[in-house]
Amino acid sequence: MTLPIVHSETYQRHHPTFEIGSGGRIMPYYESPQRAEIMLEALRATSWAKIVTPEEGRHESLPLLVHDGDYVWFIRNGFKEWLATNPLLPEGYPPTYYPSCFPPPRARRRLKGEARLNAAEGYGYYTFDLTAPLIEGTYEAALGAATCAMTAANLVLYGDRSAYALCRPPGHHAGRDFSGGYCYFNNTAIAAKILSVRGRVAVIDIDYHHGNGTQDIFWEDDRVLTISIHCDPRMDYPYFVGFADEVGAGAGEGYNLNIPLPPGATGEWYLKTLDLVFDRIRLFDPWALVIAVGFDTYGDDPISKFDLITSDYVAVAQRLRALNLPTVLVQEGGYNTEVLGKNVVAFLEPFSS
Ligand code: SP5
Ligand code: ZN
Repeated sequence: MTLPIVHSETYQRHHPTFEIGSGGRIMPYYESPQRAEIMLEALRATSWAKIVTPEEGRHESLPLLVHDGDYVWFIRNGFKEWLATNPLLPEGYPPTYYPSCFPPPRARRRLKGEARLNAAEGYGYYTFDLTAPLIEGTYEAALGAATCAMTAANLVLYGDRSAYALCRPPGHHAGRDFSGGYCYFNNTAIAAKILSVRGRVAVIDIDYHHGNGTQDIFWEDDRVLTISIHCDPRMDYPYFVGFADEVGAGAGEGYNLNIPLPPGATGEWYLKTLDLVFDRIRLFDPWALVIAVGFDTYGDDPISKFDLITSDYVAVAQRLRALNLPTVLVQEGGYNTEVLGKNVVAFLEPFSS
């Protein structure tokens, strides 16, 4: 009756002070270090959580499993290069690299490899919104999160039934060569890629937001089936991607499944939706499962519009567990710090047996 919980303290190195909210308001950064602290504390208090440190070493080639080299270079070095250009820094908060110029549509394809030459503005090439700034510790934290996902995947490859990676920063909005939505390296995709050495792998993304980065990474892949249940992009972030007609391309055509739900979706809706998902998964017949877990589907989440309650997470987890597949669980979003503790415990307990 245990579940390995992989966790690295490097997450504390990443702590942007603000984000730019709708209407230009300066808001506290929702994706805060407290999120991970609170979840860890709640898990420590259970009898079944076995806290595990990630595998030792600096696994600097790990992000290259799913990201382009020039992108990883930028996340690793972009902040330092930008700082060396002596940008005008406002008083009162640590240096924070926000992009201020983005390639216009259709310009991007010509610029591959050149973006990194322009450290002062290059980040606009590699990010699709303003919520993934680079600060001094971002790379270390993102690499630490990726290492947690790798460790959880390795545990399952070597025989554990399930393992959970308490990743922070999250990853599912990060694509092959872009960051966004609080995400830098795609931890979920890294876990899936590692598991795919043994055979077909299914990813189920139950974060409130579309897993657009994971979709991007496996778009032409028929070995990793990507499924995302999320708020209809016409109604919420990431707005321009996550529609049901996005099914993959080339060999991957038919291996991406998007299920948008309307704002206000309840646990009952959610469970019905899961039945659909299970039909697709059984047909695919994977050897392992990766679950991208978000608690921003909770009714009282500050940035979301679904209506799940804590007991719904138990029911969702029980059904996922009943698929009876080796499973890696990877933490994504969830921003109501009052309830993150009880929700993560409720969701993970079914995987502890
Ligand atoms: C991993 C993850 O869950 N990323 C989510 C990124 C969402 N970013 C957009 C946030 C928009 C916040 N809007 C605030 C509305 C407050 N009523
Ligand atoms: Zn989310």
